[in-house]
Amino acid sequence: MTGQAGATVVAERASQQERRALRNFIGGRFVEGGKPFDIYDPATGLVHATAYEADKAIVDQAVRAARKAVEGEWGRMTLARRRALLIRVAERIEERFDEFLEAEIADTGKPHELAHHLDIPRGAANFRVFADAIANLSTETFEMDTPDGGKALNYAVRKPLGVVGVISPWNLPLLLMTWKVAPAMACGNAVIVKPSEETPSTTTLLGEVMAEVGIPDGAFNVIHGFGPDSAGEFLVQHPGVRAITFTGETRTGSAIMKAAAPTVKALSFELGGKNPAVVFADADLDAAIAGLSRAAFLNTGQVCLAPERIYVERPVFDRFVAGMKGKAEALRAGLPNDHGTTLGPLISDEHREKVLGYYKLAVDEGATVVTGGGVPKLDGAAANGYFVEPTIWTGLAHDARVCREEIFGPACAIIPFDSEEDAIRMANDTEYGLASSVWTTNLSRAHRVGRAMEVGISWVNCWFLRDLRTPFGGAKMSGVGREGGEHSINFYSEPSNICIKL
Ligand code: NAD
Ligand code: 6OD
Repeated sequence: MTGQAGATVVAERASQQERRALRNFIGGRFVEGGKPFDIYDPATGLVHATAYEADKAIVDQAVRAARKAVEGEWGRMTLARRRALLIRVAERIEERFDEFLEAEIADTGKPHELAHHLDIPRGAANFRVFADAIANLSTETFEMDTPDGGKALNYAVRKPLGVVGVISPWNLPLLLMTWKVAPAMACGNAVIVKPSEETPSTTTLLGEVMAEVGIPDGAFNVIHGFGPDSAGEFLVQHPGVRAITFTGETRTGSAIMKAAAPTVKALSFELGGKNPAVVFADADLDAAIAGLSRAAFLNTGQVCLAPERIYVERPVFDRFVAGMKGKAEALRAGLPNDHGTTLGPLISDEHREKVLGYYKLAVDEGATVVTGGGVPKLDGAAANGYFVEPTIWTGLAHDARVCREEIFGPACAIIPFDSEEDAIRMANDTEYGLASSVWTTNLSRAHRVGRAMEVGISWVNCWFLRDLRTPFGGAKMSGVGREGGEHSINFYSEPSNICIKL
């Protein structure tokens, strides 16, 4: 098992020339086959790897391998052993930290500092958190009276669902993929991951890690490819897959829901957002500017939780806008490993076109461009990267298209308000409901407005502060279900009630 896969890994690495070859990982080993496609480094626009698109037969091979794992060694494993293996996965990610870092940076172009402090550590932390979560949950027990005057004991046991499909996006590739893989595996499921076609490297590397630490063959599989009429859709349609856990665009979630209906799969969706932030005049303004400039521009705005609409109470509006402008203009676009780079590229040329389309639309809709609005001029290798300027608008109507549609870039509209009621009304006037961030020093208002936000996660005086045991997900069109701590365990397992007549 482990030794054989290890040998395959070595052979795979030895055959690498300049481009990394990202094979499908099935049944504990990298397999041949699939149509090659290019993986680009967004910071330079150069191809850095080749992945192999899984066709229907390869997806079916993965499902069969996963099923075998559930019915075999992985399914029979004690909880203690399973937990120990997941902790070993976390340790091995940490031991191979620099390789994960390099792979994540190559796929995304994000600044070294960001991947070093956020993406890779969270990839490891997810395994530790869910190894703990699974150990600390009880199940329910009821003793009942029976019609004949006796007793019966009911108790629930938690069972894995079987084969779980994980479909992940490109913005925080390792973080978001392991956020789902770790609890699914902690519950004893076998997983098949379809990473984003833009960012398959760290998921592939995780296949190596799984084999190295001795995760049984087939418990973790990776298939590469695209969505429609490709690996993603084939996975969703496969009758052998019991659940799909998905992070990505709302529109994609809707397509997956439809494709999953004939085989009645369990679904967990973390989808798009158009997140509001609300800054009251009583807020610590420096903290709000520091917090919300980070929130709007981190990962070049490619964070589902990023505030793209910021409502600011009129008396502090001008000071807030000036502060945000200063922060945006202090960001330095550049290559991930260049000293001083604080702003990476967007993920692709196509995504850049979409974001620049919104930059133009904002002007057409009457925006005042406070800063940005274009493409930065960069020299050397970064000249062909997919960079855009961090951008701030004022003067937009709250119902302008740029204030309603998710941009997923480093851009925000700042809009004044005059009363708490107005701020709440505008913040909630959206079809999305992922996250919000409220800034105030008034304790009652913090509770009142925090609660009034129609979102899955409502931050007060902070943003993206995460306790991984808490429920995470979106209201309205931002998601279906909640993950995190026992919420994840509840999704990735199903209770089975045993009733014993005493
Ligand atoms: P996307 O929906 O385009 O793609 C996500 C994944 O779905 C990819 O792996 C893709 O190949 C796959 N896919 C696409 N069409 C499919 C289909 N028909 N069947 C099966 N699989 C399919 O999203 P993206 O562009 O990769 O990511 C950005 C989006 O993700 C944004 O909308 C962002 O808000 C959202 N997001 C949400 C969260 C959250 O926690 N709510 C987190 C991160 C990103
Ligand atoms: O922190 C997490 O667990 C999480 N799911 C973050 C989502 C970020 C969206 O881009």
